[in-house]
Amino acid sequence: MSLGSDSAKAERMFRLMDGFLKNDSISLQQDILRHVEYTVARSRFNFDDFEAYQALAHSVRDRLIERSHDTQLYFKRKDPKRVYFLSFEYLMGRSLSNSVINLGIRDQYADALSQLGFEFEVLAEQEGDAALGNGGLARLSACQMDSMATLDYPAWGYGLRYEYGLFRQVILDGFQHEQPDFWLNFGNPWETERVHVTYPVKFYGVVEEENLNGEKCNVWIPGEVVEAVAYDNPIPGYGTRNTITLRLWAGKPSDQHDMEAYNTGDYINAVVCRQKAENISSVLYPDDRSFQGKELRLKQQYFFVSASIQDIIRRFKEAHSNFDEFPEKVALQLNDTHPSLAIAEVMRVLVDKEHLGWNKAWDIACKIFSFTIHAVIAEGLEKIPVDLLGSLLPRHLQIIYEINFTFVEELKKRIGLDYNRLSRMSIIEEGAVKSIRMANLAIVCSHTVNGVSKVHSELLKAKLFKDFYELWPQKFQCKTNGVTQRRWIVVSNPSLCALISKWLGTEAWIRDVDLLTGLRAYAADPDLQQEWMMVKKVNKMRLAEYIEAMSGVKVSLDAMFDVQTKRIHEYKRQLLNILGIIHRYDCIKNMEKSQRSKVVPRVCIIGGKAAPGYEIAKKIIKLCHAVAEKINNDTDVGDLLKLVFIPDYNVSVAELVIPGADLSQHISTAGHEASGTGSMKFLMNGCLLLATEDGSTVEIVEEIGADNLFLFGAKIHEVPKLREEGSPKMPLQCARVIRMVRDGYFGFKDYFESLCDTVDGGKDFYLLGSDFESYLEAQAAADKAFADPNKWTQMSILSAAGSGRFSSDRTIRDYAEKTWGIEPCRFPSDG
Ligand code: B1N
Repeated sequence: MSLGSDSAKAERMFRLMDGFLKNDSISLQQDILRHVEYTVARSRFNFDDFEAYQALAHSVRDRLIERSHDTQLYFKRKDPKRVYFLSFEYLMGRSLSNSVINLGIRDQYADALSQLGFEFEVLAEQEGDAALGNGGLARLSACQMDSMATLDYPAWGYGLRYEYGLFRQVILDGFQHEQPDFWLNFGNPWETERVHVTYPVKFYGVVEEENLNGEKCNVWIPGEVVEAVAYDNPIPGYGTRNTITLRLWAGKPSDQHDMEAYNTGDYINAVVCRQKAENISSVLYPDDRSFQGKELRLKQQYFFVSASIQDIIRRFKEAHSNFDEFPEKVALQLNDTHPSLAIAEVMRVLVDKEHLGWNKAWDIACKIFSFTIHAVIAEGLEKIPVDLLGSLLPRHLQIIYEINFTFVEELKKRIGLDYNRLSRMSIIEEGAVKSIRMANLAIVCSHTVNGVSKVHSELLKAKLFKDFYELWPQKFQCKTNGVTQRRWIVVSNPSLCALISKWLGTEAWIRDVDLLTGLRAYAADPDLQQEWMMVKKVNKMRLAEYIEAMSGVKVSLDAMFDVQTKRIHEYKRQLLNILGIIHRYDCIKNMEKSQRSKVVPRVCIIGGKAAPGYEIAKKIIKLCHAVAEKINNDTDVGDLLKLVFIPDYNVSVAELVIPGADLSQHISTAGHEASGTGSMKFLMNGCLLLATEDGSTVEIVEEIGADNLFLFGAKIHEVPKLREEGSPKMPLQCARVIRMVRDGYFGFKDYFESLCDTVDGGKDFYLLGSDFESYLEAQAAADKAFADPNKWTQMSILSAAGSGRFSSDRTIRDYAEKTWGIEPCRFPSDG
């Protein structure tokens, strides 16, 4: 059915559709039972918690689908400019609690379930995580989707539907092992497979020149065709009926290709080929930094890009016949370089299929793309070997060469024959392996390029992309990352949420997070402080129970919970943390017994995954376990110090850990963390930060003041000089703890040797030695502050009160206004 132009009829339809499904307790119970009986196919008299969760999820999904239909129809009718967010990774985590909270029916569901004899919280625990991403970048995409929906922007997310998400981390004897995350095993109630939304995606083959009405034109004859099928995931906004879509593509065999194989009589091979098609989207690469120029990764990138572009152009053509209007209706956001083949693909479609002519096509492309960079150092930038691209996507290689040719010719006119600079800026890197610099391609075509924090954006202009900045200063912007307070306070810390709303006298901060600054006025109020401490205590209790269940270690709630949870990387310096813990242990051991009562007890919590091929990171995990084994079994030290490693850190574990943390560490070597978003989640939950002046921390300091966190370490501009100086900077205390590891105090002497070498082997690239003393001072300051609960609580309240700037709502509004040029398009209803 189409809406046609009869707007009265359309209005009436919108009204009729409003509230198809009722949200009173009885209706919800009926819906859940109906799904038990007909969707899960269990008897409504006999079903377990998991089946109850499935039925519950399906009933929520029905409500999401209703809203998503309304939203899409409304967008179609209004035809606003839309943004398409292209990201290779999304860390959505669980969806149940988030959905019912955003739909505003959490309490109704809790009531309905209790009438049926179930507890909402217990069923919510049945859900597994959707972990289609590695770390910060992927969780950022998820937070931004929540904000785009909540702020009513006409937005779509596009990505890949990996069958295996990020590996599960299993720790055996202190070593990390990777296990596949076959997350779709029990079905995924949130997604809808769109069997009719499929597109062919071509690979390999040759390009031939053909004559079309007297004009030369390029025709790509592929060697392989795979079909992309859409899976839609609804993303509900909070306090609005708007529900947008995250469309993920999966590979399926193309009939076109099969026919050829069947015709040659090779039936068995044809069937095996069908399986091969599904492989494209089967597994997420578990590495968030190094790129290896692997063919499958490139195939995944193109597959995702090609399907998305076909879908976007189809939607545009439904309402428009003239591509001149394309930039008025479409904005494409490249989340890092991973989707940047989209540029060549848009050019291919506009030139080869729509026959617009090169110049016109290029003009359009340059108006629609914008590009976010998440990398900090040149080694982090993707380069694709020319040979690989040429064999997989022969036409795209031609197009990229042509883009580069035109760009370099223009550049020569602007800067003359400065060959060094020309070769630095070229999209093609000449060298042992000739390759395509994907970031250069993205910068050349995008109208806007942004970093993800102030310092990162400045670094891009001053270092990594200096040449481009000098050429096009107006392209460069800063969009400091943010996280969604819906997920990171409302869903994960309900007691804090209630407390904040009570003291602010409103829930409006959930949509307008700047209101949190209102808490500043009460930061010294003993009543608020008392209640604030109680909330923290309850969250620490939850976390302590989890720790005991995971590791068998009993921890004291009076201790300071000191957390560092994030991907394991040398630059993030989990090793500095562990060396600091060894130092603390050593101090306690060597202390007079009478002095020990002055020690502030600590529970040190570390968690995170190492990329499977990252040896040093894996050794850091093992060292953490070896040190924990020693400390936790030392009855002499008892509750004064504990160390626990939380295995398989993911979004749902983070939801438990973050609210229970007193202190959290963000201690990357200055200049290495583009932004960091974990710190923002801890901040919102009233956790104090111990941090270096890197990435977003610099802006956090601006917001909450240097008095309310513990800063230490070299500053960005000092790093190069310190690196030159090398080991002479190694303080005695640091040398001593390294010696303990080297001497086998924690066992595995030989195994830890290469890890110790990274610090005292003469290079100390990440400056653990030179930052060590200042790190210990910051830790001592944290101890001192913790010993004064009122002071600590005041700092904690001020941290949360100053976290508003780090909401993804602010980030997204900024993108919408300054980069995408889009406006809210809100479905007319009360939410
Ligand atoms: O992106 C986050 C930042 O907060 C972090 O500082 C930054 O390290 C992170 C290749 C990446 N940069 N690059 C990646 C992820 C996956 C992959 O395959 C690179 N992730 C970041 C959000 O801006």
